[in-house]
Amino acid sequence: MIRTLQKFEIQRIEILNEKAEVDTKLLPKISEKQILEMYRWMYITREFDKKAIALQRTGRLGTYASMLGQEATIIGSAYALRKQDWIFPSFRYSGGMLLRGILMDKLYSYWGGDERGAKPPENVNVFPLCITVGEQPLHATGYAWGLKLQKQNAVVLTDFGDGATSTGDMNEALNYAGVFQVPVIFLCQNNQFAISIPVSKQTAAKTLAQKAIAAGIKGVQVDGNDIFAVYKATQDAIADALKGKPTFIEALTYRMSDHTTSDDSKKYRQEKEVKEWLKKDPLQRLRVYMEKKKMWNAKKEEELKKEIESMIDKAVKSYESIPRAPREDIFKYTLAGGVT
Ligand SMILES: Cc1ncc(C[n+]2csc(CCOP(=O)(O)OP(=O)(O)O)c2C)c(N)n1
Repeated sequence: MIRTLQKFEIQRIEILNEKAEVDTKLLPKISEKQILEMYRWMYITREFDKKAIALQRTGRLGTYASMLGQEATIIGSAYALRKQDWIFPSFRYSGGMLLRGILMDKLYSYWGGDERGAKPPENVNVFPLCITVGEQPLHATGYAWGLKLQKQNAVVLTDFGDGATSTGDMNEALNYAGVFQVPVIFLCQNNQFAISIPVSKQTAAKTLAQKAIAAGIKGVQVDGNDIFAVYKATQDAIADALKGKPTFIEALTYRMSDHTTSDDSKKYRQEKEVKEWLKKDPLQRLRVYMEKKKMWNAKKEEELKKEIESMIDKAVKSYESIPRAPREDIFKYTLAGGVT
């Protein structure tokens, strides 16, 4: 006798499509003010990014990982969190860190090679970003377990890339979260590449969301260039996490830039593919939606541009005025042996 013991399915959420049309049945309750804030934060993320690359190219910043094209995934998820919630970010989540209260000059300072830039201000629930691929989901899960034991009304969100889903650490975190039912949200930013390795070489599975199934937790895929879908999935995941049910969200997006400033993506992917994804741009999509709703126009866009440019200029000035950490710190604090 053969019996089916279990069947599973993975759902995909899409709310705001490429033509800026909305599925009103799925649209969560979001006020006009919130939509404008979401757009503003996506804009800040994009401009922060642009400046970081310009600084790196002129020798004023270290190696930097761009978020271009992934702003809806980053901001949609960070925006959904409540003040008491926590983030354990990857190296491709700078925009979410800023939204949650990390200071821009400090973040540039971190990317400029100064570890002190990773220290969050008081009462900002953001851990330092993790360069080690797939490691932060373990930290996040452990921390979430602690929150559960302390009966705190808070959840933890951790993001990571598609490549990280192949690591043991990430799978151990998923497994642990399932067994101990901890309030954690796994946000996989599936930007379709781990440096030059495409997802097709990472897994034979049709989705990454289904990685959740073996851990006994919910997995869902969302259009990662659709801020409303990411926001909704994160909100749903928060509600579930508070009941002790973790979620794995796969936000399917595309890395429009190189892996980092030390990569050249032209060597391993086609210009045609990049152009196709340009049509799915997350900022453009929300902007057209806001224009259709008469919430936005060219004048407001110009005002925002000026405001953010000035915000970034100030942050860069401040970053460059922070005295650099002494070089010996690398030997004092980074290598085995620790503080002398
Ligand atoms: C444990 C570990 N191995 C290798 C690296 C080098 N490395 C940095 S980013 C990266 C690829 C990560 O791909 P993915 O998880 O898809 O995230 P993405 O960079 O696309 O956001 C690798 C292999 C690292 N930082 N940590």
